Amino acid sequence: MEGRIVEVQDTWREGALVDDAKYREMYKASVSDPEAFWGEHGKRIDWMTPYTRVKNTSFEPGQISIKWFEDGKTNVAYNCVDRHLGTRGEQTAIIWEGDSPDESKHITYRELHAQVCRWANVLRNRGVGKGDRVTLYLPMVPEAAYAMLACARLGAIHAIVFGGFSPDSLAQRIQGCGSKVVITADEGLRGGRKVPLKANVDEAIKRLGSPIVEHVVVVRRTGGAVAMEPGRDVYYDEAAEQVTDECPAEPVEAEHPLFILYTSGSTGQPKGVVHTTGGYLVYASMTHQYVFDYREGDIYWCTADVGWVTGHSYIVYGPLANGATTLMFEGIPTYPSNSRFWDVVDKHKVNIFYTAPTAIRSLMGGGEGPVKKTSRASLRVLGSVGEPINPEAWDWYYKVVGDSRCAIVDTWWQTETGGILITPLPGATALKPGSATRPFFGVKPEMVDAEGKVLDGACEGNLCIADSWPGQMRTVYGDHERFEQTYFSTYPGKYFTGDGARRDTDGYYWITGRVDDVINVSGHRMGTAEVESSLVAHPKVSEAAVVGYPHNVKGQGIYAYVTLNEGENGDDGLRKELVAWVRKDIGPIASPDLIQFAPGLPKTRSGKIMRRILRKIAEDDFGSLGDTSTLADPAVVDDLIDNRQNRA
Ligand code: 6R9
Repeated sequence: MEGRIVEVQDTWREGALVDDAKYREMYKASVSDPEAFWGEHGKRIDWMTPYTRVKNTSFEPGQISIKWFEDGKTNVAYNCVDRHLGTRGEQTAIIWEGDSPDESKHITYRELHAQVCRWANVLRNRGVGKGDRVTLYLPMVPEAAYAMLACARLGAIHAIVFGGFSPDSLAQRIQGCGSKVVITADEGLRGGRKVPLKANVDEAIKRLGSPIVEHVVVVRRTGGAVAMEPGRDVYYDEAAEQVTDECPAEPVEAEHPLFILYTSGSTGQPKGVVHTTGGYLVYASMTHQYVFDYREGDIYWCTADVGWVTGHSYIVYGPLANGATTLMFEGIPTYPSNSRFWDVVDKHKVNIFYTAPTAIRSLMGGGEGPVKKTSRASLRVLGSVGEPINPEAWDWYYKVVGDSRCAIVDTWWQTETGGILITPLPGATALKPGSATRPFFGVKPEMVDAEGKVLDGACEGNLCIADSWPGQMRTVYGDHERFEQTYFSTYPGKYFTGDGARRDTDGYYWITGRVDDVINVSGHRMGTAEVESSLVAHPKVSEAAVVGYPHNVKGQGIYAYVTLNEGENGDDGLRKELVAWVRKDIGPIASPDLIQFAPGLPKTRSGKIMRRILRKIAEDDFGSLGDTSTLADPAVVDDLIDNRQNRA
């Protein structure tokens, strides 16, 4: 199955930006002379002060420093909005499709400009200026894009927190970056259900140790009644009446931070990933154009939430920088029916569609009927992101959704990388189902073994990137040391992705998944340490170890081994209680799927939990546990096997 090749169809190559020969030529140029390559492509955005220096980067231990176009000045909102007004002011910038199929609207670039300026003025009136952090906790409404671009316009730094995170997680992130202003909505609306966003913000603010938040700006989405604290909280529509719709875009240095986005790692609390202005926008817009073979007039739809990096780079910044029409969807794939995605494709004549394998797998469960009763004739390119796409899901996407007519781009990247790093290009790359295929321009993947030895040719190992690319994260907010430690210390001199991969004889990459203690649940990253620390905070729990296991729809599920305090009784009631506890503590995406009560965990004599063994048992693959001779008490393993929760 893995050797299968799906050749580039003539229709994909016709009118495409690059064919295979052009890809090879451009790739070679990009890695042999990055200065010249990016010096040229950096001009795809408008600069208020042109750069003269292109690349100034170091992956050397102790001197990690990443700067691109450093003496240039620009503004991201200017590039995503103002520069299009002369040529496409009346073109739709954003199509918004509401949770209910009866609700949608089109926002032109001219309207977007007015909205962004008004938002910027509302924020400026609340003391927001260059370098200030603003937390966004919003549903998928156009106001999310307006507020992001308004921050960028002022040189302020947005930090979006996904609306599914709990008040505690939100508080942690507000505190982490010291936001004086929080932007939220009265309530969100997903699949007909309301999400109490403003109430969560109130809870979060109560939990902050010191008074950090001075202003809360509230978008009216449902009109539901919410508590408003006088002097602190204001409805956006009321504040907007007080300001004009003109506001100049502040030119900022190329390396001025654009946003902070918290993401889970293998240890500790989530890290604030920092992306900056110039390199990020060049990279996001260039990948958006080439990877999706974006063409003038295309309707482009990425189904991600703006709370994740995919929403940042491929709903807002990349497409808008390219003057595209980007569709923003508030709802879910299964509401009001399993046909929703395809109904929306037909309603808005979508040409490029970008989603996650977990969505594809969940829709596969509903069979071909809900897909086949729609036309989908407008589709040309289908994208996948977030986790490895298994060949069965790939085939279904290709044959059932795309009628064997559309190119598939399986795009591998990370919050840290800012944009897509390994991917096919529709007109250029012969596809292999399950492989993210080849590196994008300027990206130098390197495979290393556990000792850090660089591997040649076809091989399996840990995926590193040997040199910087413009979209790379610059630091962990407030903790450059952690940046270096996390990404550059495992294999000195290289950026370590945390992913394992295989490279085949054609030089194609097959991402096999995380090699660290990060679980990928429905394309969302969860650190095992975060779930463990939540579980052990429960009064009945003495110890917990969390691992991932294969899950049919989610890709990976969360499997928790829990040791209870003396005298506590592990039953289904307590299981439910612990799931609810973690949901409330972190958010629904962290809910354990399976909980096994374990009288003891397998530990080495030095007290280290042997996760390898726990993973095997969770996978229901305990025939090959490997070396267990270093266990302090080998008997615990038998009990774990006897009481395993995931049985075939
Ligand atoms: C963009 C995004 C990053 C992790 C990454 C990897 C996994 C993403 C993938 C993929 C295989 C793909 N991942 N895309 N694995 N094939 N096409 O998802 O960012 O949330 O930071 O997750 O997701 O394991 O390391 P993020």
